[in-house]
Amino acid sequence: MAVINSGFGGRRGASDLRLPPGQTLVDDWPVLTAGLTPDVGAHEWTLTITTETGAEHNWDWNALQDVGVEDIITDIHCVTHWSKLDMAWRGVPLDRLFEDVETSYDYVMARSHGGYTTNVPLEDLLDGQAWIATEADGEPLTPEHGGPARLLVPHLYFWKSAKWVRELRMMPTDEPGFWEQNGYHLRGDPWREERYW
Ligand SMILES: Nc1nc2c(c(=O)[nH]1)N[C@H]1C(S)=C(S)[C@@H](COP(=O)(O)O)O[C@H]1N2
Ligand SMILES: [Mo]
Repeated sequence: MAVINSGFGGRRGASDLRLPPGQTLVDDWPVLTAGLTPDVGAHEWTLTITTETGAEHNWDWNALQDVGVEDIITDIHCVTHWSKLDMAWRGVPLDRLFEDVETSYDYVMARSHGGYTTNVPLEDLLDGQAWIATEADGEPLTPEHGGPARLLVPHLYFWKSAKWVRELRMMPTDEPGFWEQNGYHLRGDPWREERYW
């Protein structure tokens, strides 16, 4: 995203313009996990997209790589007020994974190893907005950051980016996932400060 700052006088720098309201920059990368870090090896990891007919679309690790990875430079924003700019990620765009998926449902429940869930509208996962990420900062994702693979939906608060993701299940209506049941916003747009509901 290009940011043009030359017309501004005051104290806001270019990076401030990329910070959603109420956010603070960090240089490190905090780990935020509700519960234990599951031990999931790449050789045993699979992703399943499940639709209303019960049809399952499955990828194991090698099949995921064959779909084709891309490099992504993006900012991430955690609801606990930290943001990190220009992170380098590598992952497979969800557009590719949904290519052969036939569904009339508009919502997705992301389900992870360890039991974490989070709900996302399907339209927030398509059009180049979301990936199954396998690398960050040039390294394979570490277990604490969701390795071997996590959802990456950087335009929403980072709780939507489910670590150790294993299933994307289509839903007819928007149902709350783990944090959403505990008061977090159903959608979570950081630019609208959709933190809680
Ligand atoms: N499976 C799972 N995914 C998760 C979480 C979690 O507890 N379990 N925490 C979420 C929250 S609240 C945030 S801010 C980010 C943190 O990711 P990080 O630990 O890589 O910074 O992961 C999200 N995805
Ligand atoms: Mo978070």
